Amino acid sequence: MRNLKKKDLQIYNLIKEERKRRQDGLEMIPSENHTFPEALEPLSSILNDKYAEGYPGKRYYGGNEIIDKIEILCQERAQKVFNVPYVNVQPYSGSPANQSVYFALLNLRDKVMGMDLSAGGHLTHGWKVNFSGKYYNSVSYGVDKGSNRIDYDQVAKIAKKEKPKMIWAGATAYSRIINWKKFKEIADSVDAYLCADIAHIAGLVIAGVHPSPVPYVDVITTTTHKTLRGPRGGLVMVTKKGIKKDPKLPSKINKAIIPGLQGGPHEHQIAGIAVALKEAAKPSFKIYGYQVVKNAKALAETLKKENFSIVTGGTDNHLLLIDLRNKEVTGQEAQDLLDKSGITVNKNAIPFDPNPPFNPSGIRLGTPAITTRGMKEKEMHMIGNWISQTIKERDVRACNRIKKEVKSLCNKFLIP
Ligand code: DSN
Repeated sequence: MRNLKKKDLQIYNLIKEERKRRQDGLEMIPSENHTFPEALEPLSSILNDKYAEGYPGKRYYGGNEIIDKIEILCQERAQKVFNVPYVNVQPYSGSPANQSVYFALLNLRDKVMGMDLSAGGHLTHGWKVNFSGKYYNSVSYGVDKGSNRIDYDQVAKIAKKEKPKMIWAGATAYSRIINWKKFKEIADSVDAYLCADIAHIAGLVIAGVHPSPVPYVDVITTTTHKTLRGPRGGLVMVTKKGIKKDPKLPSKINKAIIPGLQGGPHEHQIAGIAVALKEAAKPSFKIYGYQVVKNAKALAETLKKENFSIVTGGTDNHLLLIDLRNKEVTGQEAQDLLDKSGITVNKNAIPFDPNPPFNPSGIRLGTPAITTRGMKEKEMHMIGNWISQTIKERDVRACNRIKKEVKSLCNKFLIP
């Protein structure tokens, strides 16, 4: 960043400060990661400067012969790692990717069904103040009150009653395997499109530690910067099953993205995603995905020993949702305390939360970023104990002491 340092010292210094914050602390928000450094480099390249509305071979602007090669490479790599026949790599991020699916598959006010935000779903799966709940007729399913797991019988019942045209499977705060097959049976029973939003688990799907939705769903969306470790971005994929159901689905998605929703694709971002997909195809990425899950399970075990209540009793993936009510601390208070100890988490609603979303009863923890740094079960045990001590002692002196210990661990595990 030589030029930046010379021309804008303020921004340069703030980036340096943020880098130091990330190096000295533990990033445990499950949707965050440390991106492959080689995948960040195209973001600051001249690819940023090019307009390329359209698709490879059919652009509205000249000078795109090299850009076409980059976008095709990204498409091919995504098709290969996810094993799908069609992918659109242009969505700016996850929400536009999901929005394009609504534009492609539904008419305004059509009925869509998704997991309730308060049960762990995403805003774009039909939440009332989001476009998906405002302009579409949305109905939701939740989790079972006893187990806090998706109740597939309840999903089937709601689908039968409501007859949605499209169903979302996928979540942002759900720590268990999603049963794609059951969702397929439900969608088939009401002749609905089935869409999987795998933003959180894309890297785990590639690594083979979460079952792939490919054989069961019509459309798949994902972000590229969570467990996948790429730059920010989004992908929309159509499966063989989806093409069989509606051969026009790929062209409907293409049209929904441009001219429907977006303008010029961010080709510097697409190049970075291509680099990340190349990394994700390597055997080392499988080892990474496997360790992410092993670490989440190890962290859950340590926290359980410290009498933390883990929603669903544990985890099958990269995240844990903790119900803090027995600790007599709110999600906001826990997040603030842990910030002081150098451990970054996010406050999160728990299923059937009696408290409001801005001051919920839980926190969400994830292992993707700390696993990228090379941490393993031994470190998870240390981190679990620091989380416990922070919440138990809840004073500035304890947080300062823990922050020093966190920093000393972090010094041994450099961020990329
Ligand atoms: N913001 C993401 C998350 O934290 O899960 C979802 O889009």
